[in-house]
Amino acid sequence: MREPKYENVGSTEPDKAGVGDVGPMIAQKKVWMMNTGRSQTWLSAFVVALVVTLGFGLAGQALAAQPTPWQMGMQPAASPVAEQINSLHNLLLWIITAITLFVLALLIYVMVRFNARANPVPSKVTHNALLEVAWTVIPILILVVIAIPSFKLLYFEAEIPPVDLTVKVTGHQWYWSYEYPDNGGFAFDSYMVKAEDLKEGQVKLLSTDNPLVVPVGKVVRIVTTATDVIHAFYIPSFGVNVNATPGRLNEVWFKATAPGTYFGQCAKICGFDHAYMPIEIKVLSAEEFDAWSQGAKKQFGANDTKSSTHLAALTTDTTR
Ligand SMILES: [Cu+2]
Repeated sequence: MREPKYENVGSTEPDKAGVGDVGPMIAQKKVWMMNTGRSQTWLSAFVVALVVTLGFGLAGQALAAQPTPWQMGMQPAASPVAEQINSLHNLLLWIITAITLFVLALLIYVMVRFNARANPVPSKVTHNALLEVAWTVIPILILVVIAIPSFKLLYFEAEIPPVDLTVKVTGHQWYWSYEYPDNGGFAFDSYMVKAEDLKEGQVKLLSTDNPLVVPVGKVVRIVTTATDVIHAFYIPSFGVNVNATPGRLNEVWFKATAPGTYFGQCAKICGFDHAYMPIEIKVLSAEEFDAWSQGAKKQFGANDTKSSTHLAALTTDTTR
């Protein structure tokens, strides 16, 4: 990143003529014009820095679906919900940047124009109807602009489309277990691979011995619960973050848009090894997923690692 050039800016001229100067008005006016010029140069330097930073942020989005060193932006979206989350985030970023720059400009203007030296006799005005209406109505309009996509996104997340596959996710201290109730009924545990056991291509602190596997382009319903304390199932690139609470079931959905490996982590401080219960999700094509399911049924079918929390069967009791 190139440093903005400030060499011509740090003139001591205003200071020399500044504090304690009781010269004629014209001289003072000149000083303030010079100070304003310096503010503008700083402002443009700030804008350049901001644009460069945002540029890095956008470049960061083109990387893998896992945290990367010096990542600035969000992880690339790999589900419709995550796409909408990212676009809402980007909209908010523009709005907050504009508001921040506007407030900064107002502050600089007030400091330069209305300080005691530039404005020795302050105005006694306390009301300005037009201004007061404007600074009430404009923020309301901004909030309405934010609220519309925000509510749309909330409903989009909350309403689960017709489901192709259900995975029950159970949080434990400190690992996850996954169960496929409508696709063979098998279940397995998923532990982090320790640093000393990492194989080629595995990611430290994120890879697991048994990743969660789902098909691409299918609506996957995630049902979460936990056996001990509250955990949270968090996969940034799918826009999924849902609590896994003992004795309760929470639902969330995603539809992976591209095959690949995606990583998440427990997002609820859940005890000693909270940081070591990562989530690894492999998204496969439909055929690869079917082949994997067949193997998994054999591998995990007779395995007694099913989670201890089971969905209660619905019964109709007519005697009550
Ligand atoms: Cu946890």
